[in-house]
Amino acid sequence: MLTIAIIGKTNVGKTTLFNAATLLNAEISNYPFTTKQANEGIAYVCDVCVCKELGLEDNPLNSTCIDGWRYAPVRLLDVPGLVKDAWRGRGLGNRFLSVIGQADALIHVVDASGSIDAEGKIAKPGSGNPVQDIMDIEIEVERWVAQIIKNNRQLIIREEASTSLEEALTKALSGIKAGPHQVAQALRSTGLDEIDFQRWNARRTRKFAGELLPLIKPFLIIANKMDLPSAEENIEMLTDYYSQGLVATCSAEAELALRRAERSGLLSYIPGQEKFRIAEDAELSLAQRQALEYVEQRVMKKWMRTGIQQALNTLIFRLLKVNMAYPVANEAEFSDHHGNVLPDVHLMPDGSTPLDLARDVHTRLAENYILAIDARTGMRLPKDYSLRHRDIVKIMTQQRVKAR
Ligand SMILES: Nc1nc2c(ncn2[C@@H]2O[C@H](COP(=O)(O)OP(=O)(O)O)[C@@H](O)[C@H]2O)c(=O)[nH]1
Ligand SMILES: [Mg+2]
Repeated sequence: MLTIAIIGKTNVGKTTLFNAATLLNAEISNYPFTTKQANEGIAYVCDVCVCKELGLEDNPLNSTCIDGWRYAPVRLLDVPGLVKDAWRGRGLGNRFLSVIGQADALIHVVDASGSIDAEGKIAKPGSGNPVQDIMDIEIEVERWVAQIIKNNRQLIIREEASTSLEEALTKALSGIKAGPHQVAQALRSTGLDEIDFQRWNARRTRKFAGELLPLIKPFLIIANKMDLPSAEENIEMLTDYYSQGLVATCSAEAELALRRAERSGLLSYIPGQEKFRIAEDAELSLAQRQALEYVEQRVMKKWMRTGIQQALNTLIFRLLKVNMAYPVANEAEFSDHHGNVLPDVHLMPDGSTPLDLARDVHTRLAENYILAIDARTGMRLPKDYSLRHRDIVKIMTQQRVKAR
């Protein structure tokens, strides 16, 4: 399953966002370091389901379909404690940083309202500097990557002698999901492919880490707390500084309030949508009524939506360029062997083939793979076919290996 890690300074709203997206009850509070362990949960990314276009009633199993939108699961990690000098191990820094190693992509949450100081303590709204906050965290993560290279120096030198620098570095960095293409690209763009690893100093190592990081951990910045008035100016500054496509505006607290109220039956709300409707028989307390009024005025009216679902979708579909693929066992019925229509959706990285999809479904399906068929047209798909978004694929196997 794709893994997204939520990073950022203390008190920016990481845990609130994590709770909203997963609806788990991790501890939320104002104290720095309240979260001692990385929380793990399941969140969802969504896009229009193929059931609509096919005019079918589906029976999702590994995902859900709400109003014709398919929600596919991703693993979400809440990474606390990224304080200054975390890379040196300060405040359990290394343990938290190592969690990032597992991630396929990062959500970098920043307090857009400027309500925290440089150390992540709650401060007067507008007094903080969100652009600097982002850079501070980026530096920590970059230094941590550089440190891994430094710690593996002897190994890299040995490997380089018998293979190549690219292979040696890829091996040393495989634990943080660096692939040979990304290592090669970072070597080229820094010009370090021309320089013997023995001659890499601290500056060169950091330069390489800085180039490699966005390649192995694509990220989206979440400008959080946009419900606070002081966020507006800062959001402009953030989008000026980083490209527009990299900054998503959000209110994690508003999303959490809506999802909780929805769960207790007080209102109807589908994550990502622009409205919520209070249930007719809902008995709201004054505080609840005020909270919902605040969400309506400060978030929905102003920004259209809370932004959390869009941010997850943007990260997965636009930045990671992941495609949704629907494996089926019966291509005529678009179903599995039990008659479940469009049971599963798989999130496949850009460039994945039908064989990759088979592997993602089950190793046995990949081992017995013969060919794949486009269920919409009945045509055979070439072996090196790159899966496209919303493909429906039947995988033919040697024996009758069940797709599900
Ligand atoms: N106004 C506002 N406050 C928020 C929002 N998200 C989180 N907070 C508050 O910010 C504080 C820190 O949140 P928390 O999720 O614990 O931050 P973390 O340290 O990054 O995990 C808490 O008081 C939250 O209620 C938001 O969207 N708007
Ligand atoms: Mg937290």
